[in-house]
Amino acid sequence: MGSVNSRGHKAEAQVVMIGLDLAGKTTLLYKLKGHQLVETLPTVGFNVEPLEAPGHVSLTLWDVGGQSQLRASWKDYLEGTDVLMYVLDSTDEARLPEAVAELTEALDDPHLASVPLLVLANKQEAPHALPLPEIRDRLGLHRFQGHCWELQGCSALTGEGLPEALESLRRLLKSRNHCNSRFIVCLSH
Ligand SMILES: Nc1nc2c(ncn2[C@@H]2O[C@H](COP(=O)(O)OP(=O)(O)OP(=O)(O)O)[C@@H](O)[C@H]2O)c(=O)[nH]1
Ligand SMILES: [Mg+2]
Repeated sequence: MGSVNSRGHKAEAQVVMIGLDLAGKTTLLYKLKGHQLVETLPTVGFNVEPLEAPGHVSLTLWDVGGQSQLRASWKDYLEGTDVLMYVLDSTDEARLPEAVAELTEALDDPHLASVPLLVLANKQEAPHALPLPEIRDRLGLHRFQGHCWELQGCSALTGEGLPEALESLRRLLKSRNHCNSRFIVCLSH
């Protein structure tokens, strides 16, 4: 932190956002930046933006494309990661097992050893979104031992849960050496 890393960026913290295609990562990135909602195209490669989190934490947020043929490249973004943000589509029950498998594989990367994890269950405003307790159980987050983690519900469409997500990021960055994992339901559903 605080030094120029292999990607040539100077920032207080590097946050890498991955997840299956259509999870809503790019929509989240631009909503967090306060941009007007724009229609997104599938990301080929990555987007990157500086971001201020509460407590004067300067972040560099990387949004990496999640289509299946691009997932092998996720590992190229992981070196120097301070927090991994994993985005789930709460409405995509059919692909939840695939999302869990991809997350499990990503966490095996040595660059992510003991890196904190923020799981964002996106699209929670949708009427058929899976509730957070069910997502928690199906993720089996207890399996991700060795990582501080938090699970937050949010909607990149409405912005609900995003201030809490930034607060989670701040907390995870702060508590890297004294893990205090938690499950947070931030939307009544
Ligand atoms: N209902 C709902 N739709 C959302 C939300 N966030 C994103 N979407 C929609 O989901 C679709 C995919 O969003 P993207 O942000 O492009 O998804 P992505 O994760 O960046 O996808 P890749 O770039 O292919 O990895 C778009 O149609 C978005 O409008 C949300 O919170 N709620
Ligand atoms: Mg995208």
